[in-house]
Amino acid sequence: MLLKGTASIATMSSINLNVYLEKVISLQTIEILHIEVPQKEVFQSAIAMRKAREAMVVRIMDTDGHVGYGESSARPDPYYSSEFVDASMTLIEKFILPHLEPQIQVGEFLQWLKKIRGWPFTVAGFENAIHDLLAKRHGKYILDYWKAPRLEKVPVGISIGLQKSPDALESVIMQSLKEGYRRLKFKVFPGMNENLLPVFEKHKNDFYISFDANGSFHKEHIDQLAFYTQFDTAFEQPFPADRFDVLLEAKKALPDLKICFDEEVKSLGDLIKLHQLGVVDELNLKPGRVGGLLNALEILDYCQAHNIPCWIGGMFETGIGRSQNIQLASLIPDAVAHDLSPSSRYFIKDVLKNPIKMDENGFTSLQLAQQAEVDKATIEEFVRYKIVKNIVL
Ligand code: OSB
Ligand code: MG
Repeated sequence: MLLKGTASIATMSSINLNVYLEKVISLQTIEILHIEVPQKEVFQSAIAMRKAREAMVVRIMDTDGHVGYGESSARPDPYYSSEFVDASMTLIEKFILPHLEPQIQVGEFLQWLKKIRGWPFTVAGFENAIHDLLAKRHGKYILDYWKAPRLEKVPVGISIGLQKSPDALESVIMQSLKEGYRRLKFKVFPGMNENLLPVFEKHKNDFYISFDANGSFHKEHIDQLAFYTQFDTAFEQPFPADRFDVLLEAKKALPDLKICFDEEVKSLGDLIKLHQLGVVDELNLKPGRVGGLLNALEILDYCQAHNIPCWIGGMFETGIGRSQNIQLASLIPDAVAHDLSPSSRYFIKDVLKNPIKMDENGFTSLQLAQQAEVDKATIEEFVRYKIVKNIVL
């Protein structure tokens, strides 16, 4: 079935989804869960402080009892993007649930979802549940249609929050190296404790080091970015996502500054524009940020065709989102690492029966991610409220 308006999906060179999109699902029950998963410790970035992971989880059951889960990685507040968990719940309740028929044709339904303007994390959460349900029913996940060979072990990097002192920074570095992470990405912002910078410098050649400012640098901070060019790795999202002028000014002042995009790329069109303007050094691809897995596949296809280094980012997902992101990361043969640290890093307890682990060399197993199974009792413990819709024939 050719998706109108998204013909590129049907013509992607690396995957053929024609058979997949023809499938039909007989819906029984849809549940939208607002969960809150307690964290081991607080995480501080330029965005906000986080003590627990709140998330929306979509659970879809078909008439044969197969269950699919999808997680939306929107935050509980509108500080990363305009979406937030309670609003995601409302969007689904008001605009997706009423549209559901007892039988949905996958391609048609996913095409219809694209009618919704914005709300990429919310829509992605719903889309993920559909893909998961189809995987449970047919034993074949959407990504299993990928034509090229896939990685069996996916390299993992850690995203490290702002540290209060050089000692605290040293100790988190030592701990992360001991655990085997293949990349250490540090959250930074302009004017942060200057005593931390020599610590980064000291470890310059010890491991793959990168930085993420979540858009906190502005015009007046460009000179502070000079420090980071010595590391020779791409700097993630230095400037507010829409300040292309500041980006160009910085590129001119600091020709060695390499940029990894995060929030600047919300769609394939955003990426093509930046690529054609010649400013893309690397892409952090978060399927939720670009509105779901199908869009993420299109973007990955484009990156691979144009030799744009790309890796999979995270939003501190629980095991549900993480296992799906690991599977996506397995399609990328040459990334140094992905932001897919195991949930044991953040959470006291995860929602999976077999929480995903990382080995001592910093790899996580595709097979374990493919076998991920949600522990129903555990997820129930974390539910704050839910919206349930039974589809009656
Ligand atoms: O900028 O990549 C980011 C988490 C929430 C919002 C934005 C970002 C992040 C991360 C988390 O860096 C990485 C992870 O999930 O391990
Ligand atoms: Mg980022």
